[in-house]
Amino acid sequence: MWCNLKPLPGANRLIKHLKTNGVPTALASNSPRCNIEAKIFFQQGWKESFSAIVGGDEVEKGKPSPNIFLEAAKRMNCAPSNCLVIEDSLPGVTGGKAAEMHVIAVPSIPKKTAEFSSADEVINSLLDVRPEKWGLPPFNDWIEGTLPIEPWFIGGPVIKGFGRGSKVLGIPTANLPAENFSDVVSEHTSGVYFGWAGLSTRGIYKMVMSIGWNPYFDNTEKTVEPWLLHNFGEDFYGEEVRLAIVGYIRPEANFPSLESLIERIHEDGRVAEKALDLPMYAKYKDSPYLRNPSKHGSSTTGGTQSEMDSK
Ligand code: ADP
Ligand code: RBF
Ligand code: MG
Repeated sequence: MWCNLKPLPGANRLIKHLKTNGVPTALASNSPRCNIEAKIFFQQGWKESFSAIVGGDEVEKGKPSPNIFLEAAKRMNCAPSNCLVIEDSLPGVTGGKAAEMHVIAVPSIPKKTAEFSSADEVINSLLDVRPEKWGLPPFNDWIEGTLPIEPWFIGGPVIKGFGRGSKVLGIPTANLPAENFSDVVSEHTSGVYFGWAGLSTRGIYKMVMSIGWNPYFDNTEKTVEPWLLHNFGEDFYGEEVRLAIVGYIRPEANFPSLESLIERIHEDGRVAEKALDLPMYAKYKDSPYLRNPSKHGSSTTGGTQSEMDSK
């Protein structure tokens, strides 16, 4: 099974970035050393990227005790106060702080961020790590406020949402049935993304979208909501919409007022509108997936770039 595990979004990018910039990196996990080794064996380039690997069986007490982090620092020849821990679990955050290190929490269970308040920063995804905040070299892969991602493709009939988009925000969003492709959606973190939208009977449009729980409204269900950057002047509920999601803009956020949320979404729209003209994003406008409605019904299960993007 371990050979089928997919790295979290942003994991490969972060590991590569630290290695390229000569930042020593350790892997410290409560799992036995041999299990760690077996798991990372299948991830290309990971083993060589860590200067140290510490398993739970190599220290007296595992997390939440600080031992495992102190041992990792020792093996890296690094003072604990110079170490930055990136953790997805509460015992890990506790252990990192007990080791007097800086700690970023990336909770693996969304919406549980409040429990992680002892961390120095809580982020939603590894895509949101800002190394420069911690005195590390910044990522240089952001382009005009956007981060290119491995594109993914989802589609389905436009469904009714909360009726809020147009009425409350003046920003209509063509909600998609997230349960039809929950596996593809849960593989990606919530956030604001952009790309191209194909409407079977109308054409292909630029779009910017939110995926998640809309913190301002604190929804209990994850929604998938593209805002097509085009004035249609009418609804198209029930029509099939197909998306090529090609880049990331930011995590979903809460806002002090409705006006500031609206202003930010418009800014997202401007960023997407401009970025989609860059050849690296523009080329996906021609993805066959956007143009070929399924012959087997109105909903699709999404797919990978290699499946969907070959002409
Ligand atoms: P709901 O909560 O039902 O999604 P919205 O106000 O968000 O209500 O959206 C209403 C509908 O507006 C969408 O489902 C779609 O049919 C239509 N619509 C019109 N113009 C657009 C656009 N530019 N982008 C997305 N949807 C649009
Ligand atoms: N809702 C939030 O609560 N926080 C956000 O950061 C946020 N960003 C959005 C970005 C875009 C591009 C779009 C189209 C919507 C965003 N929304 C956000 C979602 C908005 O709350 C939702 O579309 C409406 O509630 C209508 O369902
Ligand atoms: Mg909507």
